[in-house]
Amino acid sequence: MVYSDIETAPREELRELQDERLAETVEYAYENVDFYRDALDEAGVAPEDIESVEDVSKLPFTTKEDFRDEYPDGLFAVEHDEVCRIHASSGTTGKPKIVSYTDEDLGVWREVMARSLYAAGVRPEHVVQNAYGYGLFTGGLGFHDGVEELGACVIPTGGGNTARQLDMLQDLESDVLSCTPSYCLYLAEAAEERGIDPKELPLSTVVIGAEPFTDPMREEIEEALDVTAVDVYGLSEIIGPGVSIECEEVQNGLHVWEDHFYPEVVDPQTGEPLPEGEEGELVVTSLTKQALPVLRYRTGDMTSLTYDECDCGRTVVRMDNVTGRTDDLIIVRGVNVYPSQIEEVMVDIEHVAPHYRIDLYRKGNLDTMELTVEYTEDYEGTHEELERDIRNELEETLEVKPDEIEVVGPGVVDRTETGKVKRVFDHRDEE
Ligand code: DLL
Repeated sequence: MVYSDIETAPREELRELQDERLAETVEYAYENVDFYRDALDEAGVAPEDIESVEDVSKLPFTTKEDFRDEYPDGLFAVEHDEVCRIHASSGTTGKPKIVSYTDEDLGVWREVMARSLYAAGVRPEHVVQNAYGYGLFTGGLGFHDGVEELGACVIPTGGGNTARQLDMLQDLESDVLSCTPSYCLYLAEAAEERGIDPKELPLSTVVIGAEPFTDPMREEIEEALDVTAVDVYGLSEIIGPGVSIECEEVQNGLHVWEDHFYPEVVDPQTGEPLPEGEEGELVVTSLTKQALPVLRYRTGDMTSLTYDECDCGRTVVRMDNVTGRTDDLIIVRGVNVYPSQIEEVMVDIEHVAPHYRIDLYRKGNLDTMELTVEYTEDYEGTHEELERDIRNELEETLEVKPDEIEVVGPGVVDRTETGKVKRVFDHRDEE
């Protein structure tokens, strides 16, 4: 069962629609955004050269730096009076990326979010408690509009205020919770602290996204709350949440709403397109956006694509879960490490809670890595024993070992009640 027929359309039909929409988008961007006109002229590409998606790699990339350079509205393709919503996404440094929507763009967003929620198993009779932050962040309002479009009931709790969140979950019998995976775990923990068995909460599904998480982390969530945890992906520059989502029945890759977003995977170093199945950086081109058309946006997110039809019947391309970004690679003493590699090992160790932080320092000329890890409530052994277990497990999988491992009690590692969790703290450039 799908929300919209296009989700199961024959691939040739999808392809024809994409060819047409890509050509229109390129021409539209060229005509209406100086930045794109200059970039295409410089690359020696005319809009007429783009006749089908086969031609997409002729187009230059757009990067997050371009958004910063064009702050606030240099990438807008419409006059201000046609813009009816603004959101923004803040990075770790510099100006936020400002994104805009016309009335029709908001319609597309509602549609892709309604499709996404439907694929996650949400139905009009359900109550969805939306604990993504409301405001400039696209999570809150993106989910909110999608739930309404689908005809279900939304409770706009937003992020934080955990005690009220738990009351609402119980008293209003919410079926579905939408929030970041880190907040989801935090909530389960907070429930237990208040003497509520998280498994007894009325939830059947959580729709988690906005930050990477590993499979063991998902299992932890599913088990703690006795729910199905569905991964939803998106980014402000493209629209917000609702670019892709897993289906609850198969949960094997995220269905990309290809009639609106054209995905490619490229080698993060060379920018060369990679074949189906190979992991690289996700690049997305919008196919229907009016206020902010985006050509070949380098998302920085690592994934791979598969075009096989899913067992759920959807024919749209699937992307793998994003467990890392090209820029969260940590280089310690010259060795590449992704935080997700560390997380995957640790979460499988008994009595280790999925809360950790990595601190990087430079001592003399040498990089050092310190890992702080929490044990679970039921752990009765010593710190040393657990430290040794963690060290042994990490030694088997990682080329570079943490110089120090500190094991701490439950609740010691900082949690985030709103927004996205930060796990890596690089102090190497500090004096
Ligand atoms: O995080 C939109 C969103 C809201 C998605 C709610 C899902 C749920 P931004 O703040 O612009 O937008 O951040 C986008 O977050 O490039 C990824 O690095 C990361 N991200 C988003 N979803 C996932 C996910 C929203 N499911 C950036 N898995 C993206 C891993 C994700 N990373």
